Amino acid sequence: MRVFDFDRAIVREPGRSVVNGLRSDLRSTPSFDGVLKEHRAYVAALRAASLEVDILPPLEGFPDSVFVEDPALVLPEGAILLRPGAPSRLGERDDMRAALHRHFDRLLELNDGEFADGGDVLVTPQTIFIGLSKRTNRAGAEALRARLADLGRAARVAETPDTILHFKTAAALLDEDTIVATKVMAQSGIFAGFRVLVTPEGEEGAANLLRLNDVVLVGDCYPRTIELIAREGLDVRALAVSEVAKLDAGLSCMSLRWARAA
Ligand code: CIR
Repeated sequence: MRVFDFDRAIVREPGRSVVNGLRSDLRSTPSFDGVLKEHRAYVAALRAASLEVDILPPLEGFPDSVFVEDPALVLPEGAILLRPGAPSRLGERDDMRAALHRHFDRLLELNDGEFADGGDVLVTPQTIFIGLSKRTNRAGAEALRARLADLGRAARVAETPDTILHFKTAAALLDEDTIVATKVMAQSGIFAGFRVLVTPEGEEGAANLLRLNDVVLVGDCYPRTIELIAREGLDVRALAVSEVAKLDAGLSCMSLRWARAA
């Protein structure tokens, strides 16, 4: 099984409060209808890629709760309930804990003071990168590394460029040997040993792409990246992301994905 082979996913419908989600540019406010439309197309794309999708109901009290990737990390071996680093998102854990219990026998957790967002976690075949960021502190990264060791997975802690929100804002796994990354991330040397495809200038946002089985989801506003990936012989599906991008989000953020243990 490859690390990007998945048959299950958890997503959460956006609530109307999503328009109040956290964002770096307060001038860009998404519309609820726009986010909902992008989310529905995303769920359809997950299903088209053969994933069975558990759709959780909206949590109006948590505007960013549609971005389910951040409060948890899921693997065939078990799930880890994280502690999102944004105070307004910490409470997303409670409902997520219940959802994870429905799907996983093994559920580990982080403790008080240990903050980590799933957006900072990049799973690759040999190691799992944990990016230190504004949301993931050293204590959280080290605790997560320890929990992953309990699940039999090797992990390493890395730096996230301070201009971006999450590690995976700027990097994604395309295949077992290849990472797609922004120039800054590629030049950091962190991906030594991988083949790195750099996102074309002006298309840095495309680095938050999502490989699912034999399909690659890419934002539809990144034509040169789409061409780059298509040249790799992969099946690229372009999805609208302009509304969620106003909330500093992209394609990986809207789902938790895993494969049932064989
Ligand atoms: C936040 O700032 O937490 C949300 N507005 C965006 C979260 C994006 N999540 C991700 O990249 N994993």
